[in-house]
Amino acid sequence: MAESLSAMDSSDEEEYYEASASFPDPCCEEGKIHPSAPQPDHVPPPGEVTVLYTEPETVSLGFPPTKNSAGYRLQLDYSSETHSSSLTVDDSSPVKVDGLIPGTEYTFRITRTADNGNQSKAASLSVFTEPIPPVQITVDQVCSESLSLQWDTPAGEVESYIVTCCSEADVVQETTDTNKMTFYNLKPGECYSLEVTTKLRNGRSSRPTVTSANTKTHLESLLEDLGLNHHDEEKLSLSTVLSIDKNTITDEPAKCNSDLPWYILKKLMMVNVTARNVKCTSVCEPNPGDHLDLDNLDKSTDSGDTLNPLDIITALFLCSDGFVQQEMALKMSMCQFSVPLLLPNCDTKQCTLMLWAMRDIVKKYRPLSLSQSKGFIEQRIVVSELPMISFVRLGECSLSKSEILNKLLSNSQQYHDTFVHSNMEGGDSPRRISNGLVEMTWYLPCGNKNMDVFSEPVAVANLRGDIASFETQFAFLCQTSAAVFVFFDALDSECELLTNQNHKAQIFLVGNHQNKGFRVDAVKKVATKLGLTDSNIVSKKKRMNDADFVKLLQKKVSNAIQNSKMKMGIEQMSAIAHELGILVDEDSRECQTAKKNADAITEEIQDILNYKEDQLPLQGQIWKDLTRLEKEEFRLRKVGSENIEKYKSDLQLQKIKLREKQNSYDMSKAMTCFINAISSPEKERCYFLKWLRMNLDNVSREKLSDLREQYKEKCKNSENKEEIKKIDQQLSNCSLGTEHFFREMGQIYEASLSLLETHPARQQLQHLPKLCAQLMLDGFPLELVDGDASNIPLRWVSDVLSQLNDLVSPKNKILVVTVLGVQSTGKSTLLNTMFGVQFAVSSGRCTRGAFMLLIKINEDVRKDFNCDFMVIIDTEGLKSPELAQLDNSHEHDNELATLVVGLSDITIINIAMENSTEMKDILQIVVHAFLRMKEVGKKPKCQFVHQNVSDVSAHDKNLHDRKLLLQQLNEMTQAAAKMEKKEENMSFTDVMEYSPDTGNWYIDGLWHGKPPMAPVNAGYSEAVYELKKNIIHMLESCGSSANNILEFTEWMKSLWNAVKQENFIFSFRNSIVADAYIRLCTEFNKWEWDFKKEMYTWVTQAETRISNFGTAADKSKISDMSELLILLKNEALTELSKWETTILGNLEEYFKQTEGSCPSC
Ligand SMILES: Nc1nc2c(ncn2[C@@H]2O[C@H](COP(=O)(O)OP(=O)(O)O)[C@@H](O)[C@H]2O)c(=O)[nH]1
Ligand SMILES: [Mg+2]
Repeated sequence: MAESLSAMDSSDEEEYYEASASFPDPCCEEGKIHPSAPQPDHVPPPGEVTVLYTEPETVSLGFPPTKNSAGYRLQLDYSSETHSSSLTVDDSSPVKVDGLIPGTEYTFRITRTADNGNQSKAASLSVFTEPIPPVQITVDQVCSESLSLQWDTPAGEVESYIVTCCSEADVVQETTDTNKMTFYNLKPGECYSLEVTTKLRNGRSSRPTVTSANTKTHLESLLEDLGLNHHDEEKLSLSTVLSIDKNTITDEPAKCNSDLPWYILKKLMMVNVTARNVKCTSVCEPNPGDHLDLDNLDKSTDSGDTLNPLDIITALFLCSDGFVQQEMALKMSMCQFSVPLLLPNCDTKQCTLMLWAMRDIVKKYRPLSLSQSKGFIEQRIVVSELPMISFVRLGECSLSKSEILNKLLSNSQQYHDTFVHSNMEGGDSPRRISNGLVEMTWYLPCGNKNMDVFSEPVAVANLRGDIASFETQFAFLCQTSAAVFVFFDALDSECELLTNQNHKAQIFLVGNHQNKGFRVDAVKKVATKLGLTDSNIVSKKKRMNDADFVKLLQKKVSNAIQNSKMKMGIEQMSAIAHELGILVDEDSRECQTAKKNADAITEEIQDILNYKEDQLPLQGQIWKDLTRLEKEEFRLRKVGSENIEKYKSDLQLQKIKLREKQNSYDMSKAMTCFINAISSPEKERCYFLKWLRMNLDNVSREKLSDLREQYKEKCKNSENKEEIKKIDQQLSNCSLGTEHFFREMGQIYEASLSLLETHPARQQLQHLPKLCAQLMLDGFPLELVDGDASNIPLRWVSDVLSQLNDLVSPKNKILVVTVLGVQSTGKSTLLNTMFGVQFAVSSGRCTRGAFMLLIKINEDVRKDFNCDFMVIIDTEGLKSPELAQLDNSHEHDNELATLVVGLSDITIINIAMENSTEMKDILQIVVHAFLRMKEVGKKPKCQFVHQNVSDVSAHDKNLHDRKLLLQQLNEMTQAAAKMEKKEENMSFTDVMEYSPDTGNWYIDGLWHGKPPMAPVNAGYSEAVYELKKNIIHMLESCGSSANNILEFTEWMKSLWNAVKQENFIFSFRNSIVADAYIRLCTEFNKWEWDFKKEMYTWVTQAETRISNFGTAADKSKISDMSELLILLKNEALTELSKWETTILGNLEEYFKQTEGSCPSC
């Protein structure tokens, strides 16, 4: 009993005793013993027995004292209905009887016994032992408006339980004879105290057992339904969202509500425009075999359990960290979904301006003013100063604001659901947490008058819920917008909410005449108060359909934009948010410190080229020279007649000199800042890198996007070779991204290794590889091949990888997927869509080389894969053949391709449909290199991706093309095999694992319609998903051959050394060219031999003539030596030019012969 009551406080205890004292004690009546007259040998009876206290199992009885009790004993016989016992004790008070049954009536019969056996008269009384309260109450279900509890059945004869549930405001008491209870209609987010008392048949009650529980707030209960409750505290991170788990490639529909957020996230990360169309199957599927039930037609499929997609999206934003939020906003804007501008938290009643979340969105558009010049504007949307038009609702409104907005923003050909509205799946379910949400989207023109709804860019905001409940949000919109459109059914003429606002925005009143509540006079009154003119009142007339109404609204919006000077970027809105007490997501300390650090670096940048020379000197010419030396060390192309050993040691010496030169630089200010900043704690470091990346993009974007446009223009016509080359150089000069800083870090580290081990500079840099390995685990890419220098900083990369290995061991197995293809064919876009990663797409920068990135494989599927991480390698800057000719970048491209194909388990070969031949050249060299290099023992799997093919029958139609492709691949493999004196009948599939049937993927174009207003094509996303599933299945099947990170590193080293050794094949465009070159050489050698022979003969003859000069043998009539010399010279010239003609003739003849068979010559 003591235990079960331990939860009670002392005041309860007191109450209990008082309560029990107030019970009429049934023993009292019977307990009164009437003393009889004294007699000899008389044993006095026990007298007036009192019950001192009762407990569930104990009763304590008190006896009045007798004069000589020494010789007496007390005998107590007691019994209940089921149990009887007796006890003999010394005659002293009090007497404690233990071992009783709780909540039971006992009858006691007490006699006093003398030593001689004489007995007194008996006294008797009955006592109830205390009932036991339930030992423990469990609150087994907590909802926002109900609580369910359960308790155990205590011993004793329980008749019922009395259960109370009370909060500060009210008390509810219920009686039940079962041991569970649910209280309904409670308030969300309140603390309730819960008491259960056991009541016995005789009316006695136990003490209460008390506990307390909080009902869930609306937010808590929604998060619980979604299975996101623990992410309220510990926010979702990118590495969780992107890791590969059992849901990654299942096509199972969502079964319960807790599947939904993951379902949406998965689709959103793959930029699938159907991401918001979610419903669990269990809710919406009717039972099979249900008979026709006409009576219930209108009642069935109620949406009670279906969740509103807006709630799920709001919940996801509330449960995610800044990086996931940013990624979601980015992908949502690619799908042309609205994104949250003000995110409400219905628990705290606070809302947050989502500035950081939108920071990464970059939009490109062409306003009317630039449509002539074909110019465009490319800008980070949060800094673009645009007029904002807001749409809000006052009171009830029978018009579906969001649906009208969608129509307003769609062009006539293509309707798109920008905002979730009630006619969408789940859109009609009541919103539980997303009222108060302000969403935002942009209308951006493409510069075509006939297609554009608005010819200038506009931002559009939409407040969910009634402005009467969300005054802060409304005030914010009034101060930031150019115009606010207020939708209503009935307007209160006193409407203070509107008239009290201190607004900068024009107000438009939008009413629905078709609704009964619409009162013209009230609207007039409010309009007068607000000083509005007729043009600010929009009403949906009695016979107006949606299309006309939308036209009308469009006109009003157009006018509002034209008449207003009010333009504001989201960045500027943060000041107004602060004034109104709205939080701003960028205000966190980590984010601000990181921003300061990043700004400190980028503020210094004036001219990018100068900046790089100044602040990142180690990767400039020195690193390129080092690369040249390293390759020459292997290839020995320029050794000439020199002694090889000496030549090599000269090269070594030069290398040492260059490293010394690198070491002679002090660490630059920028690099010091950079290394300090990435040494900060995890969150801050991630913010820093993101800020830096965005700042650098901003710096180089202006220049680059212009240059890139010129480049594209010039490339259409390959006449402009010199210009293209120049632009290309400029592109490379102007590009500056975080990878340049990491590259510099690598060089600083590598250079320091040539110092003495004890050198302080070297020791200070020891930790850099570990830092970088940590970043890789956070999901940042590592630059494997520096495309500018065309080299791998081997020591740096392998030290980073070995640190990485230490960090993750023993979970260090990896499988590698690579993408290869000509530049700007959407490779990075493909990988980003497939894995949700963030490789730079070309609108940001222009880099070259290969980047590797880790994706975690979750515990739940690790066994299937036998692998812990997936490594993705993105290659950049492979040129198309015509362009590669210009600067001889074949060599670089071929090396890069050979390396990455060699490294990968699966290679995705990306082919843009327009120019499908370009990749073949590179592939041929890869195959050739594979044949040449003994080191290449493994057979990479190979998948071809054909982009921009949307025909359903593509796979069948292209059967012919696929056959042709394979045939060509085989031909060039044979050519290569012949040159390498390998077996005759080699085919492509002997080198790479490829099946023409399953190894080809046709993917639709990326955009559905005309950018900038085009969403991502659902077909693109789905096709990429199919490819992803296939790739993951393939990886599963090669899991057993997964390497660990160390093996990968070793393999990379030896592969790269082999590539460096290879001095012949990489300089050719493809194998057929190489083959032709060799054949030509053979012919040419013959001609050269004839020529040499003939000239030799002539020289011998000439020598004879010279030595015979002036002798009898001299048959010539020449007497002057100088005359002879002139003669011989002339003869030699004639001879040479005769041979020149002959050989040129031969060459021409040769090419005429072979033209048909070798077009590339
Ligand atoms: N129209 C169209 N544009 C695409 C497609 N795929 C990618 N892009 C765009 O092409 C540009 C280059 O893409 P990116 O992925 O950087 O190409 P990469 O150089 O091969 O990595 C980006 O601006 C993409 O948005 C596509 O299928 N159709
Ligand atoms: Mg790319």
